[in-house]
Amino acid sequence: MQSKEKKEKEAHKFWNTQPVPQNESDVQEDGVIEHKEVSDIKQEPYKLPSDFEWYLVDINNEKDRTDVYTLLSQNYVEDSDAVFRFDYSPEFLQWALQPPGWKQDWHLGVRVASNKKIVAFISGIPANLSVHESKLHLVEINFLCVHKKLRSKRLAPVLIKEITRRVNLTGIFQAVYTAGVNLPTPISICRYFHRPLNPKKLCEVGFSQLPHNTTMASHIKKYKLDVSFLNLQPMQEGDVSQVTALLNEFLSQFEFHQVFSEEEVRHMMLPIKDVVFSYVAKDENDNVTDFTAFYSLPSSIARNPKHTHIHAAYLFYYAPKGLGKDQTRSRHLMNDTLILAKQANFDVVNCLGLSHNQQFLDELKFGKGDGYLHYYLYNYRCKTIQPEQMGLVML
Ligand code: MYA
Repeated sequence: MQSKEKKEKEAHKFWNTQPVPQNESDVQEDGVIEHKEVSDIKQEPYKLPSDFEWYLVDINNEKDRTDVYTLLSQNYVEDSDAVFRFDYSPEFLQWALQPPGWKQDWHLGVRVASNKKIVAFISGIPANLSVHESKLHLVEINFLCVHKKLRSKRLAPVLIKEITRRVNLTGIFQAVYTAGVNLPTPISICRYFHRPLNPKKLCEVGFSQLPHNTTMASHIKKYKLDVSFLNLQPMQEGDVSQVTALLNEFLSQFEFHQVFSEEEVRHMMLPIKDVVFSYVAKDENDNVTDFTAFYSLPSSIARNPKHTHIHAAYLFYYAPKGLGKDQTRSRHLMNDTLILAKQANFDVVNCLGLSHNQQFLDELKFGKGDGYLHYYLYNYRCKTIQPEQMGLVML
């Protein structure tokens, strides 16, 4: 074995043991890695270190919701300087964790046995994906978090094994997940892009920098949005069926995409105050022609005298009239999405460089971010997906 490969193998003591491709050359064609039956799966939970216990979070219970919120708001994903940290709201978590088919068994916490404090969490929700030509019913894993004081004690592998066991017991053997970190082995790597709406504040908090030889006044002017093109209106219950059809048709152009039922669109796309924002354009016959949505994901800011949060809107799903073949229409839809996000008081719109997003990123003045999001599948080999073929957006 090459010494670099050997080092990498040793470097992933846990991921080495899991049904994931260990490197890109491991993926010649798509398919299941390990075939298992429910009867192969052990009935007893994995053991936690003594002093800790498993706890199924009741996300509809206010105390549990606040406890998970507190864990994540203090310990979840941060930038490398530990200045900005994701601050998903309690209402967001309640929405995100309960799409059709959700299970409390997959809202898995770890508590300190003595004082019942939640110190770690991982979650799964069901989803349907289309991957190249195959359909996969799987879980999306998200919100893995271990309290800062318990890091590097190999608790994360126990959480991952236990959620895997619980999911496997329901007959599901694949999962999709995303992470900032590079693990064995990404199926796709997508860059983050940021579109300032409140450029002055973004400079004040150190999220962006005023370019050399530029005044703040001209910087602000650069990002002004004035003309809107489509008469976008908040999506309503009566739009669910048409949005489902339009969105699924748009997504079916990509090699890797989520497939939505009407119930899922109803849950995931209808507006919820301060959580998810979605809009439709309609023609003269009241038919939906375009759809766009973003969700609210603020980041807290450490040590800033003036601001506590960046209010970020994350571009979620959209589907333009003409399914993106008319690039001008896509740009108009996204221009209007930016205007709506600005009206809703967001400081920035973030998105990934996936699906058709390249059609509007430059023209609408999105800047390249430093971060990349890695997409992974568990127990399924999948040939590399180029970002412009990626049609899955996670929360
Ligand atoms: S991504 C968001 C992850 N959360 C954060 O980044 C929040 C801040 N960080 C933390 O809370 C901790 O640092 C975490 C690790 C919890 C991330 N995904 O316990 P350890 C591996 C997968 O000593 P800690 C999201 O939520 C690492 O390579 N593995 O480490 C999706 C090492 O393994 P190996 C990760 O720092 C999650 C091992 O953990 C990640 O105390 C998808 C070290 O463990 C990561 N983001 O805790 C999970 N980070 O030695 C997989 C580190 O082999 C789901 N590690 O390199 C798989 C599918 C399961 C279901 C299957 C059903 C069929």
